[in-house]
Amino acid sequence: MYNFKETETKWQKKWDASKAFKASSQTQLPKKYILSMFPYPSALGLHVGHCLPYSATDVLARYYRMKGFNVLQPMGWDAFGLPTEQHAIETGKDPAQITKENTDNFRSQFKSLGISYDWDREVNTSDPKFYHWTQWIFIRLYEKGLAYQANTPVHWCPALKTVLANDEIIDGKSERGGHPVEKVMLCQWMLKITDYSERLLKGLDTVDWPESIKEIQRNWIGKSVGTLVTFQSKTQKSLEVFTTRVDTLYGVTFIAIAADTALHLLNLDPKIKEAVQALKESLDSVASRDRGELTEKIGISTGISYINPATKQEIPLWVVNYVFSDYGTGIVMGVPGHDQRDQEFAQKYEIPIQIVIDEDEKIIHSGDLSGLNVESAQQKALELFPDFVKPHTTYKMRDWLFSRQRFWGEPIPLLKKSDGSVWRSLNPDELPLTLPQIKDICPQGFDSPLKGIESFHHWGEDPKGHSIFRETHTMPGSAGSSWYFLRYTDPFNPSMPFSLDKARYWMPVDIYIGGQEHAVGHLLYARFWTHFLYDLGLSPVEEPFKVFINPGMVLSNGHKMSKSKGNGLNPDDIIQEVGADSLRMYILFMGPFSQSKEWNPGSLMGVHRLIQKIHRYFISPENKLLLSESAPSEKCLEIIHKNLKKISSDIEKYSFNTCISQLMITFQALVDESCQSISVWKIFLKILSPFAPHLAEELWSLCGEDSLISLAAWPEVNASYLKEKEAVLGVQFLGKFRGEINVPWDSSEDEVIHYIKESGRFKSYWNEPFKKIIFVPNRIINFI
Ligand code: ANZ
Repeated sequence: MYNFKETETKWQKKWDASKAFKASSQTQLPKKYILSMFPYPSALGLHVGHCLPYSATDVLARYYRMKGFNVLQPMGWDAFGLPTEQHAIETGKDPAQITKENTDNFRSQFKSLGISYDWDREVNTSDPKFYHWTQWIFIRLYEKGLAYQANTPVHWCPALKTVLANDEIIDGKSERGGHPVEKVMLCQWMLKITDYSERLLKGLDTVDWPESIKEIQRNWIGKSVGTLVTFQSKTQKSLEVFTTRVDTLYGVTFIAIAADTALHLLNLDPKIKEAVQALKESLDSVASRDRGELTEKIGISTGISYINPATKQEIPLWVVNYVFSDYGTGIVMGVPGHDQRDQEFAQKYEIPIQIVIDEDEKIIHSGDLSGLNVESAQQKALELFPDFVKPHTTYKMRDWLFSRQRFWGEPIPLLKKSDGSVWRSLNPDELPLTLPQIKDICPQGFDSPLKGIESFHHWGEDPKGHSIFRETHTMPGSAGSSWYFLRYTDPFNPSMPFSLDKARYWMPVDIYIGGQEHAVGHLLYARFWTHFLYDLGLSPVEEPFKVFINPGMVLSNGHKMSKSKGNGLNPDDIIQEVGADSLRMYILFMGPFSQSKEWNPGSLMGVHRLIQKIHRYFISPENKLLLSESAPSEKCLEIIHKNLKKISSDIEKYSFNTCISQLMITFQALVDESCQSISVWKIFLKILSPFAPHLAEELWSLCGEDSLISLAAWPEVNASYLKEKEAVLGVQFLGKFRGEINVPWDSSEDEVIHYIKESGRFKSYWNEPFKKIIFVPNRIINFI
């Protein structure tokens, strides 16, 4: 029996002791930077679903290492965040201590999976040596005007006495306890990601990511190319609207303005102002940008009129609930003839509806625009009304709300006056600004508990004797994860976030693996910070992740596996039972990498039996090697080289499940040939090693090798064994032999039919559709 437990631990220790997977500092070697998103080190530890992406990056790392690349595969911890903070509050423990216990557990879980990380580069976002540089980058953002303060609403739960993050609110109630949540305005830090909208959009064309993820980002950025149209009034300031349909200008019969925008821009009659104020307050509780589609249209007539620059007619201005103050200009030209929302509104309030496009999509009733199609009418409007119409582009993306009223995050490194304005940012020698050691880290009202710590909050006095305070808000969880991949290239640099030289060698990340739920969070923020660091001359690349692939979900009885749902399996238990190699191979074998797949204990055992069988084929129960130096047969060489080629190419295509089925086929084919030749089996072990590295090391050493197979060279395909053989196939119609055809060996039924049709022979017998086709590969095809 193969003692996988002892063997796996033995090889893990050897890898560790010899630092086998340390990335080399030799920068003349070709490199591969292969990365999994770093985990949040929760108290629950890894669950089986996590093992999928980590096993996949490890196969890639091990493969490319054997192919001669200098591979960087690091691991670290995304360690700031709510669960640890809550755990600390509940248990009275120090969150740093909790983090240490959890990361120790994660590290040992990764080691027992046999993942080939370079542990000398481990980073931890909650370590002052790391967040020193997160704070340093924040100060650079602040200096460039990309971090600013604004009054923004926060979700405040009076019952829990705390500010809640979006994901802590479900259907307007707190996730914990189901208490009502209110909106409260708070002065907070924002990052101006909107300055990068266009570049973040363009950059997507340069990376090799799943189209679906790119599309999610494109929609999130939401570029809209249109025009600004000016409407004048006899009594009020003129207004600008944003439209993508200036071709419908002759159909504009009213102007619609958001309540916020109206209060801001217009001089309203007191009674109307009161009604508008009430409308605004009723809308504050509805957050979604799409609410216009959902709610009943409501309007307040202002009594103010504007002039349609095309028709010169006077049209009314309405304050409405379906225009958003934070998109375009917050004002819309109402075209009830051609816009659904405007139409509903006009019908309700009896506003005239004017049709300006006919059924053939041609403009009508529109002066000089008449007769044109939509696109040319948009061009023509620019020429006809140069004083009123000008091109304009807008984006849906909003700036990034960057402050949290929490303890367990990076302190924002700024000093403020008593009025809340910034006095100065911290000097380099004042960094890192570390979190104080405190007992009570409970959130305090609208503010982080840091505000209650006098020694932290009160910094000192300015030269005139005015009190100066530290900012007490902290950064969000996504701060550290926005640049950690750069720190891995130079993880202990004491004087910079990372050196340009090292980053120039390693960046971009060649293959990044992680969940698609990060499409508009982490993946967008990380791109933003990398673009910014590029502009500062610090990052050598604008786009951090060249290839991105995401694992499908691992399901248990049709549901996503997760420990919090109680249906997660603990990898430690599985490793105890069948070993890490079986777990790694099975999890990759379950199905195509990016698709959801169901956990099946029976198939896990199937993979485990294969591992046992391979071991038995090499080694007798008396521990004797069963292979010999005998010369391999042509057939065995053909089997191993064909499969070497196929599996290499499947790894490069991230098709891990087919690699494993091919490994199974290869093993069986060699066994069927009674292959005893050690040279052939050594090739087999090398192909096996990225998937089942412990077994491969063990058998490799039993074959007499002193060095690690993990560091051996990937075998070269010998093309002379790949020559396609031909089969001479008998062709029958209705059971009668009608001739023969030469086709490539192992052609499928469809391929054979294709060759027969292509050859133009057997035409006189051809009588589709056939009732039945009997096909014996390489032998015969019979059409009935
Ligand atoms: C007149 C018109 C006629 C429009 C028509 C559409 C169809 P996207 O593509 O999403 O950018 N709009 C502009 N600002 C708005 C705001 N703050 N709140 C709600 N709606 C707003 O959509 C642009 C269109 O959305 C604009 O073009 C405007 O309505 C509306 F047959 O103008 B349109």
